[in-house]
Amino acid sequence: MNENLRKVSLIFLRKEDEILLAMKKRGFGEGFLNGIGGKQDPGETIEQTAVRECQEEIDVTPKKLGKVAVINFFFPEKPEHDQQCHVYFCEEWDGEPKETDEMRPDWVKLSEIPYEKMWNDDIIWLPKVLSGEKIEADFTFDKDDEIVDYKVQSMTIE
Ligand code: 6U4
Repeated sequence: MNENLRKVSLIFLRKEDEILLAMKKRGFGEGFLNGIGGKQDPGETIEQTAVRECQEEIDVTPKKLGKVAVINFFFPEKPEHDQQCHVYFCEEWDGEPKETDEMRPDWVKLSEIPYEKMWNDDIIWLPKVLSGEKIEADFTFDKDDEIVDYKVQSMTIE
C-alpha cells in the first residue's frame, strides 16, 4: 500500500438489486456518475471521511461499511491529482439520499450500470467488487484522463 498518497473515500450504497450512483456537480470528476466520497481531512480515519462525505454530499449517515477496494490513481502529468481511493459498500444507513449542491443521487439497477457516464476505470474494477471480490488496483492516466496502464489484484491486506 502506498502510504504517501492523499487518501479519498468512495461509498456505494446498495439495496436489493440496486446501487446508488450520483452525478458529481462540481470539482474533480464533475459530470461523472460515481459513488459518494471525497478527500480525507486532517485527523480523520478514512472511514470517518467516508461517513462525513456521505453526510455532506447526500445527507445520509452510513451505519456499517465494508471495505471492498483500495485503488491508487496516478496522474504523472498532473501529480496533484494522485490519490488513493478507499472504496466501501454500505447496506445500512440513516436518512434518505438527497440531492445537494455537490451531488445528484439516483438508484440504478445492477444490470443497468451506465459505465459510459462514469470514470473509465470503473468498468474494469466495479464489476469485480460487485461480484464479491476484494481488490487492490493501480491506474495511471494520461493528460486527457485516459488510462495508460493498470493492474488489478485480489486484496492482500484488509
Ligand atoms: P472538494 O471539491 O475539494 O470538496 P472532495 O469532495 O473533498 O473535493 P474530491 O471531489 O476530490 O473530493 O473527491 C474525488 C472523488 O472522486 C472521490 O470520491 C474519489 C473519486 N474518484 C477520483 N478519481 C476516480 C476514478 N478514477 N475513478 C473512480 N472514482 C474516482 O471511480
